[in-house]
Amino acid sequence: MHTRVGILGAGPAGLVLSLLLAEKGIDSVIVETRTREEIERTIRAGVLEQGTVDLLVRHGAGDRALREGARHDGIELRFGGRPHRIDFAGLVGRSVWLYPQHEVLKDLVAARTAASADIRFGCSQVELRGLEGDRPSVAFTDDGGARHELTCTVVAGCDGSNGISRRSIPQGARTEHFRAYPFGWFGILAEAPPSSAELVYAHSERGFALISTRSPGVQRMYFQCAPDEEADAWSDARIWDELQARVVGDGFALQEGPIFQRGVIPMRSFVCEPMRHGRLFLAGDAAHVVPPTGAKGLNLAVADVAVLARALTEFFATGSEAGLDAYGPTALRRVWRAQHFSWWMTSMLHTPPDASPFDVQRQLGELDMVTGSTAGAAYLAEAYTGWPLDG
Ligand code: RFL
Ligand code: PHB
Repeated sequence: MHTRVGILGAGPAGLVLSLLLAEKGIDSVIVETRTREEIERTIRAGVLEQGTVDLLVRHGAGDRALREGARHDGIELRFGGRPHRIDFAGLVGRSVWLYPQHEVLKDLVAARTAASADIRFGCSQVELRGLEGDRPSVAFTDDGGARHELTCTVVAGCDGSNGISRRSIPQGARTEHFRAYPFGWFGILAEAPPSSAELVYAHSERGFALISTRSPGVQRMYFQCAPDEEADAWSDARIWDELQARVVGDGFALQEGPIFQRGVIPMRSFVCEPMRHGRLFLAGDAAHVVPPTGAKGLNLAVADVAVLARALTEFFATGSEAGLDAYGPTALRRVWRAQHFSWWMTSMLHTPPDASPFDVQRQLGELDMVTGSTAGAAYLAEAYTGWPLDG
């Protein structure tokens, strides 16, 4: 088997890359360890930047996001028991879309399957070989147990934070920047009507809470917890009490309902540099992870592959590696901006276990500055809705 671009991972990065390449007539094969059903069921991101939605629409995979997703023109920052709106549309003329990641993946898999794309779900024992030569390959066992070797011109490592691509780069050839936060997010899905028209990011004495949504009948909420919190040790009543206590004030209260999904998510910041090793190119969570407070992870994965697809198009058309050489540095500029934004939102809104009264008052001063100044609010609005896509 041979293909020009061997792609590891059918997440947002891998699927969007194969979509963009196909439009330029560049063939690819996606090798994925999970089944299609697992991918389409996993609950993750909710917020798409305007640029991500525009890209999906332009390439024929965004119609349902436009139809069934919800445009949000702002968010609420809640602190001191009061709401403060950040008006994205008024400040920067842009918006975000609430449309769940697994729905994006359903649309992408449907679009790629309709175009007869070669996606191998349910593979195991995936190995990368010959990355430093001009004929790298992906060895894998397919879902029927047969072993294959796929030779490629280049390999795109889109296999997420726990994949094998990054680890296939010799340790001496990569630098990893890592920060773990001393808290996690307790996430729930509940059958309930929405409590707010826009997302609520709440700072409180008990810690952070985020009120998000999935549909008119299903709500997504998170609250800061210990990194090793046992999600199953909490009764529904205790979860609701904790969430209510973190948003209380001004008469605001959450609409409660049965909780049907729960889990604890770690919070970390991570960047691997460089994003290229020989003929291997890392994209998305394989190269970088952000804490979810800035809603940037999926959007960064899409931004990476927009740059990579353009570089690969140039490479296959002209043989020039200039675009491929520039891929990592170009992508990393946006990655570090997003790292800063995600870290900043996290540190402004969460209460670390050792926070002193000074730390809490400083956060409130910062929140007052962001919501009370047009320049402060515009910075948040610009970063949250996303910088223009390169590529
Ligand atoms: P993914 O989605 O992890 O996909 C990687 C795929 O690779 C497969 N794989 C392998 N395939 C082949 N060989 C191997 N050896 C393999 N090992 C793994 C995996 O099965 C998987 O299918 O990475 P990708 O494509 O880079 O996409 C990244 C995003 O998924 C991630 O950044 C976001 O989910 C982050 N995120 C958010 N991002 C946003 O932009 N907006 C949000 O609102 C947002 N909210 C969130 C989030 C992530 C969260 N969690 C659970 C971490 C909220 C949460 C709670
Ligand atoms: C979500 O709806 O899952 C969500 C929204 C905003 C975030 C993170 C996650 O910052």
